[in-house]
Amino acid sequence: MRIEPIAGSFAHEVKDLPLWEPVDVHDAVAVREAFRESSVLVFRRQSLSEPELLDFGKMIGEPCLYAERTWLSTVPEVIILSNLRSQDGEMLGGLANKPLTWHTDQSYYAKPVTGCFLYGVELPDQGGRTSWTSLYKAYETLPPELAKAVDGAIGTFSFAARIGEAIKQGDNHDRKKRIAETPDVQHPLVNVEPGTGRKALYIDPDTIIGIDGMPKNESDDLLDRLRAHTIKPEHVYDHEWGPGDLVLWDNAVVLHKRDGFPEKSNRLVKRMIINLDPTRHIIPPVAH
Ligand SMILES: O=C(O)CCC(=O)C(=O)O
Repeated sequence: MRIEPIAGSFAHEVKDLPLWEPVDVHDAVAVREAFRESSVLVFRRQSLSEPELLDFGKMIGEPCLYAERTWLSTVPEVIILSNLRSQDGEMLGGLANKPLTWHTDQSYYAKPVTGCFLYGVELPDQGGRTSWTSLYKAYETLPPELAKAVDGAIGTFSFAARIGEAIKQGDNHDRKKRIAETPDVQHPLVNVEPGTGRKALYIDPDTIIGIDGMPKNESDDLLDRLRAHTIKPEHVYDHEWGPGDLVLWDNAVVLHKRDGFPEKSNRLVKRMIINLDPTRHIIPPVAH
């Protein structure tokens, strides 16, 4: 097995590790360590059943159930994102073919599940690319005035705001019901990795609705500047999918987005969320 940087990006690729075979204990340790350091790991050309995806999830942390209980696969921890339909015309899985703007998953929860992977099964010829940007790099390269503004700052993260955006983009499902069950939550805008002391920015552009003690026009302006800085091309890894690609990422320290794709093209990816070891990864804390 080799773990190599992907040219021009912060992400790394794990090569020569067939995940359909039992993974040697030393390789598993090396993968977990590379994941902590890199935040995004790519495993290309895998051929994995859903139980094998679950085994991979268990190697990384503790696989969890997803809130969208209608997007299920045959293994409860594995969900499907696709624009395919059953013979009865029912959507198979979620998110269809629409573009998804820069976001991080579950920032609107008090205790986000931060590990996540996507596994590509069927991919369109055009579009459907997924991109990640590093919140470590973003923090480490902040201009001094932005670094001063975010250190000690507390953001309000709102599921209602996020879902409002999703509903505008045409995804209604039964998500409106969850708004009432998910109150706004406050997290620091800078988090510290427990093992190394490395700091990462924590923003989620369509989910943060304000910063403690700051008038709305000032916090909107600061959040716009932080977003623009974070998504600069030099911080971004763009993944062009091939069948069998598995991409693992840590939602506490990266944002991601997806390009849309033609409705008539098929795209099916499988997804899992994973609780990560809180002694080795940032779990965004509640501020109050
Ligand atoms: O389908 C993709 O490539 C990305 C999906 C996504 O953004 C998500 O699951 O949060």
